[in-house]
Amino acid sequence: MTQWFTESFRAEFEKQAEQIGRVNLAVFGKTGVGKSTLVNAIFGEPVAVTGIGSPVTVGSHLYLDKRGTLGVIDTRGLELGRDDDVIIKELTKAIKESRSKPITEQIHAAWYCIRGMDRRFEDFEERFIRTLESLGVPVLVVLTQVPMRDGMFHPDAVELARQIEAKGLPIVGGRPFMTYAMRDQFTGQPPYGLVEVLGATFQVAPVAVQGALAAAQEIDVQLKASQSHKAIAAAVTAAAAAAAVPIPFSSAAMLVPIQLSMMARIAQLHGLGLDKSALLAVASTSVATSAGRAAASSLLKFIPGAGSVVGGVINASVASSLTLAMGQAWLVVCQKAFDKTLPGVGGRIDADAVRRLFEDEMAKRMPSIRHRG
Ligand SMILES: Nc1nc2c(ncn2[C@@H]2O[C@H](COP(=O)(O)OP(=O)(O)OP(=O)(O)O)[C@@H](O)[C@H]2O)c(=O)[nH]1
Ligand SMILES: [Mg+2]
Repeated sequence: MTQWFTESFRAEFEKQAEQIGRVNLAVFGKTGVGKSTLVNAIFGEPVAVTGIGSPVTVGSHLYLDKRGTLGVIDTRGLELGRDDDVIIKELTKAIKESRSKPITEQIHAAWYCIRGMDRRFEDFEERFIRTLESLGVPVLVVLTQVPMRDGMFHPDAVELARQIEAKGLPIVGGRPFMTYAMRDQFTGQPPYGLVEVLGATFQVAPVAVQGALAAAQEIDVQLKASQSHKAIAAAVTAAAAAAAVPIPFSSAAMLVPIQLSMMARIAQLHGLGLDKSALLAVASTSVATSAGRAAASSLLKFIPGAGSVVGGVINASVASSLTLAMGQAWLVVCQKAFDKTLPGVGGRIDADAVRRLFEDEMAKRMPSIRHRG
């Protein structure tokens, strides 16, 4: 039973991974301004250290660093202000070539980073930004390492931001984003401004890769939640439609892939890998303890109290309310897995506690479902 479940889950998980795709961000700025620090603060440390996502070359100086749902394009070994012609040439070529490729191979936004205390914005930077925009890439200007005190940005950075804004550049939001990406151990300066950069990037990203962006980032759980709610809503609609098909028994079986793909999607939005997600899904739905039941029947069978409605035709309203409750309960499990507050000891998952958590969350949303106890 567990094996059947895990295999079905794996299949849906892979389909969803394909579907969620990858968001690609180009990150520009002089060396040392804090590009990597910014990217890591928003998306977490690169998996590249594990040897998995080593960068691939896009142009002879353009690199694409793939990290699952995120691609970061940068200009290694080139310097803005010195090698602009080369960068623009390679970038233009790469962008033009990518237009005939699937959306997940395109560049969806660019972050142009300037150290907030640099005090000047140069002509070549303006030219570079305008070129990017003319190639169809939305550009965010990010001022990095901007000191802040008593709720006020450093005046020099404010002045720089004002200068840039006055140029009327075609940039997202019309003016620079003020940020500090990583706490300074000496001054105690905490990070800020990252959620704003992420939110603006999300707004300009094509809808097709917004899920990937929500999944890749690690600083905004609300963004993950709102994307999860979309997945739940879609599954609820699909479940109601499936249940409306008047073929006895089939409706329950038709719900399985719908619910599994919903669960896979939500898990991916929370950055959970296949193994972890499958483990949690097994624990949550208690399939492991329900051996002997017909594999082709519904997941609903494994949900406390729902067994009574399964075995025949499930009406559309039962199918949708169960799918909704299930999605919401699973979202809670994934959120806890994401912020590492799932019950368990020493990183090991306590399967019974996960099952109780899932059942409690289900029960909250479907008071008619009785507890197995
Ligand atoms: N405390 C603190 N340090 C930062 C911040 N941003 C950058 N730094 C430091 O500045 C240095 C350069 O940052 P990087 O992120 O490596 O800069 P980069 O733009 O990626 O540089 P290159 O890859 O060489 O182009 C590092 O020592 C960082 O720790 C920040 O927001 N806070
Ligand atoms: Mg770097």
